[in-house]
Amino acid sequence: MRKVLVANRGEIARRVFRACRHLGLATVAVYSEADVDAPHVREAGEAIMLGPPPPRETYLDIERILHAARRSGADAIHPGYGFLSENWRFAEAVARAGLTFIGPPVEAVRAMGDKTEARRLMAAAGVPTVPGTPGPIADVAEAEALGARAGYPVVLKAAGGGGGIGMVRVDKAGDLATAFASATRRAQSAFGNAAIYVERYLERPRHVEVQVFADTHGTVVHLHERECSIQRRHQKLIEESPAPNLPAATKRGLVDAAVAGARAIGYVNAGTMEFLVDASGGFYFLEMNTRIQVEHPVTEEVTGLDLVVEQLRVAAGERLSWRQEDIVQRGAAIEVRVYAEDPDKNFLPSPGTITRLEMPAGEGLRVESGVESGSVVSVHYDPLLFKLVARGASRDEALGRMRTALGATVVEGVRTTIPFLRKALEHPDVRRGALHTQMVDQGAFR
Ligand code: MV4
Repeated sequence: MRKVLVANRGEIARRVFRACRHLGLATVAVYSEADVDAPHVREAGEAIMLGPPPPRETYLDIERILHAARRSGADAIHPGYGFLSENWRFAEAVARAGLTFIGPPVEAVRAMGDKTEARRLMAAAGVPTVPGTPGPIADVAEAEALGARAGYPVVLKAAGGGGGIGMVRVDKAGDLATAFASATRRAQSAFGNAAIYVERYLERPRHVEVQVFADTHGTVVHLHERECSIQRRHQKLIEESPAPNLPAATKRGLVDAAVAGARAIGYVNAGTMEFLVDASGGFYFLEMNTRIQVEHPVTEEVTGLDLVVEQLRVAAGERLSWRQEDIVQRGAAIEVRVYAEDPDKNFLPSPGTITRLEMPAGEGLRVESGVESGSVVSVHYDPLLFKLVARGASRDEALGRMRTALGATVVEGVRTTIPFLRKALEHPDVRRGALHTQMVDQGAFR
């Protein structure tokens, strides 16, 4: 592996380029007409324009990306997150073109993309799953049978979906018929696949995920957990590691289940097993993300390891450079995502030109940014501007450093989520680490 094309933009493209430079690998950026002046384009050894701004014609266009790889002589492609990162057809097309896909095997991407298949495979591996239907349901009667067996509320989910899109909660049997029709319709329109399945609905769970890593030589390890409960409409806003107040038995169960699950599907490279954790410490597998995630830096900060460098090494066929016993959580780290969205207008995207940008700096603080002063925030892409990651010997120290960092950050020209994040970090339940997934939508931080 000598030259890596990054099929992405923004902060994650820059992050991957940094890891490539660390290993002496040449780099290729791809970009759209909207990203001509983007930092990720300047930082790559070479850059290839794909087309007009819409993602369909650029960062989501498999043929154009493969063409750019051939033209530049890249021998590997890193997909970043979002865009084509979990598209098994892309992973397959990359392999067919004789290139290395810096990610898991095609079959793992495909299997985990089918949410009922993922549930089935994980349950077979002994990983606890939420009580639910074994596969997609054919009719309302199957949903009624599950409701009678598991109890209400239940939730209808799209088999081809994920990330919570198109979920429908149902509180009583009488509401199932209408819900079934609407969930089926939404699944079809959002994912082109009408199949839905049913689970018992857990009230106010925590979202805790486990970072796993595997090589092509059969070694599978975990890098502990991340707490990601502070979300809005299934978009994470704050993540941290370790998960505060997680019972020791739950922690052990989670990481053991994550490693067993990854091993059972022959997983390779970086992956994340997502779980819901209930108030009594019970945990249930939700989904597996077969990509590097936005929040990977909190894991890097507490373990001192470089996950993206390791992705490149593993993709090149090397053995994992860590042993499980060497992977320890030291101190605590927290990440906030700063989006160009207006928290006073229901998080309405706020595109425009960043006229002034002052980033914080300091002990234990890390900045991962996709923008600079003068950057234009386009309506075409995810409005994530940058991430701030604060580390400390304790959670309180990390939180204190993050408060200071947010107070020192200046963004002018677009609205951002910074005022919301500052309020969230002051909230007594956040301060004491009593978190759950409904906090934002219930208005705890208004
Ligand atoms: C659930 C749930 C409660 N019960 N499934 C949303 C994201 C997707 N990965 C699954 N999600 C949920 N699935 C059952 N059976 C509640 C959620 C959920 C959620 C999960 C993780 C983080 C934030 C969330 C916010 C609302 C709902």
